[in-house]
Formats: sequence, structure tokens, C-alpha cells
Amino acid sequence: MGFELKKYLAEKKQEIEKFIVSYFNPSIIPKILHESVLYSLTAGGKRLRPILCIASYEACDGKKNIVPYATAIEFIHTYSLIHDDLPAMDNDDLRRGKPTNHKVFGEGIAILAGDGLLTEAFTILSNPEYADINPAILLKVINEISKAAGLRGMVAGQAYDLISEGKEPDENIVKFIHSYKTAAMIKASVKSGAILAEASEEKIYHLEVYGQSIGLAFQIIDDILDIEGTTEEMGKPKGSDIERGKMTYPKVFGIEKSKEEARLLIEKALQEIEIFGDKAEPLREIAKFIISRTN
Ligand code: GRG
Repeated sequence: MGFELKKYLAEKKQEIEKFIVSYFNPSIIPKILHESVLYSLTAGGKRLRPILCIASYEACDGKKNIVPYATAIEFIHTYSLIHDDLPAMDNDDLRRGKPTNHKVFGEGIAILAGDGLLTEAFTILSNPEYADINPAILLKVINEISKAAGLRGMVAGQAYDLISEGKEPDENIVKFIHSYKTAAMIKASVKSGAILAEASEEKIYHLEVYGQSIGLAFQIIDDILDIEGTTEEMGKPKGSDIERGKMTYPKVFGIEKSKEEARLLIEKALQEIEIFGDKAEPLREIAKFIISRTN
């Protein structure tokens, strides 16, 4: 039987979630902070970034269990969403159809939950014992992920997103926001899988271009869903980007051109991973899923 994406995603999701619930030691963490961290970590995320990391590792013939390292990336993603929803940022009441973290636990605890998750990710990534990984390899992964998450990546993109609200459409700015706010972490997830597998420079390069392309397409589709999606499927109010005057792809290029750009990016991503043959089937199907997703 051929490859079934739904089954693959469900299996990987289960492994990631098993690690999440086993990871925290509630006796050390104050109860409310522990609840806040687990609330957002188990609120129904797609686990796209850790699954991409694992799929990339497997495409490069990696054979160890790297779920803890992949899940560390989900910790960073979860921190970014908790902080993104805060009143000082996007001020959202709903995420994945549930009240946002600060609505349930208060702003102070939500900020600390985000801070804790970001820091804890590096506690995991700097521990070679999870899969007997060469520390020099982990150092490379930490370098990639910290660059993608910080001032040279997601945080820079988020800052441009924030200060561009209500500004005139600008092609360069929207491309910067999408590349840094969203694509940087997706690219780093894919690249980290290849680094953990000790893949060749050539393979790492192709996977990096794949990651950047699907990452950009992912955010373009997110912008389109804000206009064409449904509040029920997305789990957050439709039209919130327009309401806030966000610099989005449809705002700058129009909806049809945005769809065409997303399609071209996915095509480019698929070309980049041709060299991996059947081993890249999960990466191939994930790229196609990104363009057809409804949440
Ligand atoms: C440093 C205070 C401070 C805040 C940082 C950097 C940051 C906050 C936020 C940026 C992260 C962000 C909101 C990126 C947008 C990318 C995006 C479309 C996120 C949703 O990703 P999905 O659909 O989420 O993979 P699920 O719910 O499936 O996990």
C-alpha cells in the first residue's frame, strides 16, 4: 500500500505528545505554571515543525529516536504563540478554538510559561543523552534553532509585523515578515533533522531550500485563510488580519497572485527534494498538505 500522510502524521503526533506529557516534573514547577505550560502544549497543535524535523531526519537515513529534540522545537513554537496572543501583541482571546493562555491563567503566568518553554527547549537540545548524539552535532542544531528563533529570525519578523500594522502595502516588508516570522523556524526544523542525521552538505542545502519554500507558502496560506477560511476550522476569528491592518500577502499582491505564489513555492520545494526519492515521501506529502490545509 502507498504512503498515507494521515497515518504518518497521527503516529508522529502521538510520539511527540507522549514525550510532552512525560517531560515535566510537576513537583518542582508551581502548579499554575505547570498547568499553563501543559494547557498550551496540549491544545491541539498540528505538530508541523517537529514532524518536519523527524521526516527530514528519516529522509537522510537517520535511525535514532530524535523525538525529544524535535519536540524542543514545538516548545519554542508554543512559546511564540502564547506571547503572540498577549494583549501587548495581537491581543487574541481564542487559539485553536480555546481561550488563549493569558485568558485562562493571566498575563503574568502566560509570559512566564512562554519564557519557560523557550528556555526549556535548550535544556533538551543541549542534552546528548536522549539519543546518544555527538555534542558537536547538537551544538550545530542549537546554533540553527537559536538563530531562527531570535533576533536574526522569528523575533525580528514579529517586530516588523507589529510595527507594520496600518502601514502602506510594501513588497519587501511583507517578504521580510513572512521569511523571518514563520519560514525561519520551519526551515530550521527541516535543517535540524538533516544535521542530526549527519547528512552531506548537498542534502542539507536542498532540505534548507525546501524548508524555506514551504515556510513561506505556509504563511501565505495562513494569510489567505484569514480571508477565505472559516472561524470554526481555524479556531480563531476570521478577518482579524484585516481588522488590525496587518501587512499580509493578499494585502500587498492580491488574493489570486498570493495563491499562485504559494503554488509556485510548493512546486519549488518538491523539486528540491527529488534527489531523496521515496525516502522523502512524507516531506513531499507534507508540502502538498500545506497548500490544501484549512486550519
Ligand atoms: C518575544 C514577546 C516575544 C514574542 C515573540 C516571535 C513571536 C512572539 C511570535 C511569532 C510567531 C508567530 C505567531 C508566527 C506565525 C506563524 C503561524 C502561522 C503560526 C501558527 O502555526 P501552526 O498553524 O499552529 O503550525 P498550530 O496551532 O498547528 O501549532
